[in-house]
This record gives sequence, structure tokens and C-alpha cells, in this order.
Amino acid sequence: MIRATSNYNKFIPLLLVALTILTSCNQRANTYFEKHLSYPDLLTKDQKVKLAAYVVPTESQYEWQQLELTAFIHFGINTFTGREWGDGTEDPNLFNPTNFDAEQWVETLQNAGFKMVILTAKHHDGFCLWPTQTTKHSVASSSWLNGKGDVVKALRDACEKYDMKFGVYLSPWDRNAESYGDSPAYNRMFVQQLVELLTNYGEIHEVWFDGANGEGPNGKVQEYDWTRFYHVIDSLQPMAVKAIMGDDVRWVGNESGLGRETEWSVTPLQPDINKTVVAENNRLNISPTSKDLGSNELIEESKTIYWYPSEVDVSIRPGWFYHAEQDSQVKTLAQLVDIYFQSVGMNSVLLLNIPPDTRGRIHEVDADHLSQFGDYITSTFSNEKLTDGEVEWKAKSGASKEFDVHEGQVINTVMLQEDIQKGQRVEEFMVEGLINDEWVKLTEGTTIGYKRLLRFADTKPTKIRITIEETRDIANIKKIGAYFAPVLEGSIMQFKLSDISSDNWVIGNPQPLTIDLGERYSIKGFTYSPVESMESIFKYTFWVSEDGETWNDVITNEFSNIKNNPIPQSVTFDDAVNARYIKIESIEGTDGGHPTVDMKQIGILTN
Ligand code: FUL
Repeated sequence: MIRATSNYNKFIPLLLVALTILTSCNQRANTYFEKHLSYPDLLTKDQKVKLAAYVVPTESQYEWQQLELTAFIHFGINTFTGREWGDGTEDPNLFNPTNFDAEQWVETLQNAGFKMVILTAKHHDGFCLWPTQTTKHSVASSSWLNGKGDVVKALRDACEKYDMKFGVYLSPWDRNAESYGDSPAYNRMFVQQLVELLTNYGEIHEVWFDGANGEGPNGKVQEYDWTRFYHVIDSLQPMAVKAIMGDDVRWVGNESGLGRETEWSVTPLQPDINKTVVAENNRLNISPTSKDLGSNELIEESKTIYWYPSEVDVSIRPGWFYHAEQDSQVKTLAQLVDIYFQSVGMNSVLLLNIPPDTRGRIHEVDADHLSQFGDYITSTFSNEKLTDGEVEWKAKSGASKEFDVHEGQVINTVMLQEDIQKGQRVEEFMVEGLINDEWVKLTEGTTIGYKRLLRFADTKPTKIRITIEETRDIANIKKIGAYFAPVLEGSIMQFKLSDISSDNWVIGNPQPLTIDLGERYSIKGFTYSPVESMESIFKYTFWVSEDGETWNDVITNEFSNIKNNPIPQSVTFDDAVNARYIKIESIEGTDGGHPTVDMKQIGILTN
């Protein structure tokens, strides 16, 4: 296979390559564009789409894609403060796991089928889980193991022992670093942190740069030197994929475990790391949250396209960090299985977060749900119902192929895989089953990519037939599978929104919203539920009053990460307060505005 790397200025050789592909209708072209392709001018839409079928992953992107199940470990100061975003002023001594056991993490994850673990080596609060030379704000200043502990090393060693791949999350946004906002100085520090992580801990398979950044209007604004960060990774760990604010792995666009029905790994989208890219993404009106990131219409408008596959990151709990009060809200087997179908089954890699508790262990509830999940996936997919689904099927638009089902078997799931080393091509397909000598449509879909899973009602066909209805070029189908995936009762555990009914509440002032609760309560906290598609409150003050005239402010804080993860928020006060009236003041919204609050969004906690 010849691999051509495209380059903005090398139009002439590229044009020749392009012409070879475009004119070789009957003859197979074997030239591929690894990771990206800049289009020469003057190509038609059809020509551009056909060329997009020849963009392929790099070796490390391909290896990453085959992992399918990867795990996130959010562990740090927040584990001990109960927060989601620490502000960087925390005392390092708070970090004190009582029964730390990284091997328990890795063993639990491996038994559930996970192939890589990514650790939050430094979250937004700036606390480093390894004894870095760059700051005192690290495990070295904690009393844990007398300052001799190193979470990165402990986890790395456990991964080595269990043959698990290992990645690091290093938050660019740092609320502790004094140099943050003094761009060159902080970039130097960040590079040094990267160098420490990428040289002292063996092989690193993924580097995760979070795009989350809560720099406020009065905060320090940092210009990151992404080019240099990328260079450091490429030279020290050439096989590591760079994720999210990195150009190898793309954020799927939500934190709820939901992939796209139509998921193209070839897309004009790039991480917003420099002005040119930002301008191009703006021109095309696309961002990681866009529904369409790869249609033919979008490709027609684009100048450069990339192999930039999707990663679905979601937490097994409502929060990213461990909070004891969420022990009853660990995602159930049914929810985890749905997430699997919506991620791995939608041409993405799943990055499931399992946050260790204050002991430094994966909690028993999480471990139990993970083990059920692992058993379900293994037993479902090791029980192949087709007699032979391993194929090397070169399918043109309209081509069909039949597959025999083992006699008498009930199926409700199909799996399709393209050989993505030859590009992603299928645009539309249909699945039928032969039931009582008649072909009956079972399901249909759009993109396939590395893997597509589709569920349908239980059926007992003697054969299934796959039709590739539309493809960008001859599709290379690698595997067709059929399975029986037991249907699970989805007991979605409810989040308690309020301990008292709002039936007798009366609105006093509309904004800031004041509410007369009707009687006096001992209030221990409140909840706030964001509304989809509306700006949410980010910073707030919560006030109480006995008479509706004299107000006491109980807490001013932020709903950390509400923008990326718009789930109901629960705030517990240090001490209960007695009051009949409450007021919630929106200081700043998630988009910088002052969103209003509706009474329906508020709950009161008294227990
Ligand atoms: C977000 C962060 O703000 C969360 O705290 C978490 O780390 C998640 C994976 O990414 O953007």
C-alpha cells in the first residue's frame, strides 16, 4: 500500500494521485491519504467525496480504534472535597486515600473487557498526582505515604502487570499555577509536566487534553502553544494518540454516552487550536457538537479533510469524581449496555469513567455493575449466530450478500464492519431476514465505519441478507455478525429533585427568582435542573429569608462543568438553615449571559 501524506503546498503530485483514483473506475487504486487530505482546487463534489473514501487512519489511530472499550479514572483533590471542579486553593493534605489500590482498578476494568486506562494526572485544580518538579501542588506535599506516593507510577505498574494500555489526562486549564495567564511561562511549565509524564512512565498510549476552560471575564487568559505540545508528544511518544484538543481523536460532542446515528471518521472538523482552524470551522459552521460532520454536502464545501474518529466519554456516575451520595446512581447494566450500543456500536470508542472513592478503590457498586456489563458483552458477542460472517466483500452500491444463520437460532442484533484501513465508505445499508421463505426487512442504517451494531425485535430467520445501498466507492466489508442480545429492563435510578412538594410555593419576585415556600423549613440544600437548549446558570448565589425582607446569602458558587454535562445539580450546605423564603440569583450563565430561572427548575432538600 502506498501512503501519500498530503500537504497544503504540494498540489501537483496530489493532483496526479487524485486523477489516478478518479480515473481508475475498473482498476483498483491503491493510494491512500493517511490522516488528512487537502483538496486541490476545482474538484467537483463527486470527485471530492470519492477522494474522501481514500483517507485512512494512522497506525496509532487504527490501534486505538480496535481497543473499543477504554476507561477513564477521575481521581484527585476533588475526590476528597466532594467537588467536580476544584479551584486550586485546596490544601494538598486533603489528598489522603486510606486503602489505595491501583491494581484493584486495573483488575476490575480488565475483567470487564477494558483495554486502556486514562488517569487524570492533573485536573483543572492543578493538583498533580505525581511528584512533579514543576509545582509543590502535588502528592509530594500530601501526607499520603509521607509524600512519597505517586499515583501515575502505581497505575502504570499495575497496567504493566495486567498488560493494559495506559493514557494520561493533563488539563491545560490550571486554576492553581501562578504562571497561568502569563502565556510563555505557563506553556514552559506545561511542557515540562508533559515531558515528565511522557519520559518517566514507560509507554503512553493516549494523551487527553481537555477543552474545558472556565476562564471568566476577569480571569487569566492563557494562549496555549499547541504546536509545541504536539511536538513534545510526537517526539517522546510517537504512538500515543492525541485526544480532544488533540488531532487524532475527536470528542463526540456530549458527556451522556451518545454517539451519532451517522458517524463519519472522515470529517473537515479539526480541534480549534489555531486561528486558521478556528476560521475554517467557523466558515463551515461546524464544531464537535454538530450533528453533521461528514456529509457529502459538507465535504463539497471543505478544503481539507481528516481522519478524526469519535470518542464517547461518559461517567458511570452522574459526576466525573466520586461522591458518596451518588452510590445509588451508578449506571445500571441496562444503561451501560445502551451506552455500548450507542458508542462502540456507532463507530466510536467508548471512554467510560469509573472514579475511585476516598479509599482509593473502585467502589463495590461500580465494580459489580462493571462485572455484569463485561459478562453481558462477552456472552452476547462470543455467541455468533451466522455460520460464516468473516468476509472480504468488495461491495458496489446496490450489491447484496446472503449469510446463513445457524439452524433454529433467534437473533436481534447485527454487526457490520468495514476495513477502515481502506477508508470509510458505506453511506446506506439494509438488513433483511429470510423468514418463511420471504425476505423481511429487519433494520437499516447509514454509516458503518469500524463497527456498527443495530438491534431489532427477536426473529428466527434462516438467512440474513445485507444490501449496501450507497457507498462512496467500492466498500470493503470485513465482517458481518448476528447475535442474540438479551433485552434488559432499564431501571433508571431517579435523582431526587426535591424533598418538599412545590404545590404551595408562590413566586415573589420573578428575577432574581424568590419563592415563598409556604412554611418554614430546615433547609439542607437545593437542586437546580438545567433545561435542554437554554443557557444554564454557571455562577449563582443562594439566599434565604425568614420574613421575605431580610435576606442572608448562604452560598455563592458555580455549577462546575454544567455546560458540557447538563444534568441536575445538587448543592448541600455546610449547616442547615431555617427559612420560609428562598432566592436564587444568577450571576453568570454558561454562555456569559444572565439566564433566568424558573420555579420548576428548583428543588429544596431537607433530609
Ligand atoms: C470536562 C471536565 O470539565 C470534566 O471535569 C471532566 O474532566 C470531563 C471528562 O471533561 O470537560
